[in-house]
Amino acid sequence: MKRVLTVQDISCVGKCSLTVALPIISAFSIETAVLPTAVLSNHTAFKEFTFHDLTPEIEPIYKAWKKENITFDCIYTGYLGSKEQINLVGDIFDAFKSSSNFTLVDPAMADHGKLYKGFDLDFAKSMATLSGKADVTVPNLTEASFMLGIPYVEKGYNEDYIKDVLGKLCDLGSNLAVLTGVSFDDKLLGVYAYNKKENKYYQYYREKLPAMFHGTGDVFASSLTGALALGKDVQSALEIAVDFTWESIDFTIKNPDHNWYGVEFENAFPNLIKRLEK
Ligand code: PXL
Repeated sequence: MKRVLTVQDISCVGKCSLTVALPIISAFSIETAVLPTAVLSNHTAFKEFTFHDLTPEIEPIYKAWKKENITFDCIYTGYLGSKEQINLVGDIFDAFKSSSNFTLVDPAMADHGKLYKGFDLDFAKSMATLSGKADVTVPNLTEASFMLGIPYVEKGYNEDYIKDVLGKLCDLGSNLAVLTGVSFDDKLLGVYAYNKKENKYYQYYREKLPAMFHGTGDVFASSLTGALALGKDVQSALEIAVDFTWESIDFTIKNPDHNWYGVEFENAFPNLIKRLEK
């Protein structure tokens, strides 16, 4: 069985970060090891939240794994709480990266043109360095703009613009850059990716749904991690992850009693598993 390590916070309520990554990657029949970087009562889009920093635990935990000769087929990082945590994750990459595994950074720090609460431009710069250290980077357009220090363009861009952004993301150091939330019209929304070594572009879109929810970036990054860790090719992995995310949002919209803080990815598991069995 493949083993993936995911490093991000645990927001006890809110359906993001670890409460999304753990069930989703497990659904791919992958052992999912976790390194919780902080415990929050709920994610930071709520008005109130508690935040217990676990930074002092990070080094002792990964050093214990090193002593036990534990290895990972993939290390996937999401929301990180501070520059210090970003640097520690860089140390984890150094300690566990090998020629037969891959690292994936979702620089979960911003959306809709704005950084999340508590982050500044300096943090975004550190995240750019971590992104460049990873084999795969998975920003949305806002995160890419902050990492590259370019203005955020909400809409009206063309393919040349997206290809330029992807090239710049790979110039930071990654081989595969995946931009999420890409849309050239008012009908379709999806992802555009670039594999630098192969000089190859990939795209995949689904129809736009009439609502936005928190945690969809984490659902996408987790399912992409699962698919890539199973050895799916880039195009298939993107399609699996976009379809799973799209269905999670669709199920949420169709449930009139849905909550505001996360998507119903749980209801999209049967289709995902059927698809993986084929
Ligand atoms: O989904 C990204 C995320 C993860 N973790 C925490 C967050 C957010 C987004 O707001 O607040 C704590």
